[in-house]
Amino acid sequence: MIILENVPRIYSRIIIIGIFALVVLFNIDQSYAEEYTISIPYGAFNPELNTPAEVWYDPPELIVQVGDTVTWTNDDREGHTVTSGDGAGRFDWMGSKNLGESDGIFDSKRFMPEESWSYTFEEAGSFNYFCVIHPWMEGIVFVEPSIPDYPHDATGKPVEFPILLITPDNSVEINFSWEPKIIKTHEKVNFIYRFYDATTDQPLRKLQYDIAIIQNGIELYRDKNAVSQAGGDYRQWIFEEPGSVLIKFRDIRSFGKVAETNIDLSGSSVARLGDFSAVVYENTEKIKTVDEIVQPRQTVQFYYEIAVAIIVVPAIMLLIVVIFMKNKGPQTPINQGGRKSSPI
Ligand SMILES: [Cu+2]
Repeated sequence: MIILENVPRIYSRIIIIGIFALVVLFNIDQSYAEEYTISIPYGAFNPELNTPAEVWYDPPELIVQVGDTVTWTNDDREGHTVTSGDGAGRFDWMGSKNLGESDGIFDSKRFMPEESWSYTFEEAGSFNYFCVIHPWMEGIVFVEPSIPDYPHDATGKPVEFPILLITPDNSVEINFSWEPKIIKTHEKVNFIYRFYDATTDQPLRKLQYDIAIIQNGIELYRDKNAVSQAGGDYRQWIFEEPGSVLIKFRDIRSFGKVAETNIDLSGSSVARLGDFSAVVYENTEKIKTVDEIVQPRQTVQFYYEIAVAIIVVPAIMLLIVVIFMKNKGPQTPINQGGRKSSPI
């Protein structure tokens, strides 16, 4: 009985330790740069675009974070390049002399079948690339700024919620936080704040103040003469663009006649202010590709199927009919021999 009782306990301990190890590993893994592979599939070389390759670079569009490394493997039968810049496009290279234009950010030079080439993206942005040998081959890598998993201000410095700030005149303490902790575009964020007496730490029940939300130098929102209830308030906002955000409090002043506090808020409110900063990140799930990369196979297969339907199938049928007629044609009268004309 003791053994039977002990066995599950040991197992449960192992499971708990295992889960703990997995959680730790997973968290460590998240903070490290990731590696991605893009294949140059067999058929990418074919200038007729009549190819078994579904795309020239597979996948043709990839989202990574700053610091991630992408490796291109040449699974084709000819040499290729991975060269940053704009390719000639699906059809532009035919007829015209447009062979694409390199922008000099990265260039693999030619690498042969079974070889590969890697590049680490150190800056955020979208990077078009193409093959200088086969300029119809195009791909794009979207590089996002790496997103910390802790709340931080616009300089990237970690912050602890609530962020405490005392106004320059040492009268009011503002406690500030936001939810969710990482702000992303197209996602609602709550900016939550409370006001305290900086000397006694007592909540200031009712205050009047101005609040503004500024992003990338543009004022998105302003509420003049806002009034806090029960010591605090909140503002909800959905950002459309990524970038640094500044939340400004100005002219914090007493509201009404009754002051429920020891501090004197009747004087000039110019120095009763506070600024908080945060960062809005691009929402990966909402990224839409503006330039859809043309995928060869759909187009090629479309024409191929039409060709099969219109030309090949009737041609084969005609051939069968001709052969059948040639073989059967002369024998028919002999075989029938007039016998079939009279019913039994
Ligand atoms: Cu190529």
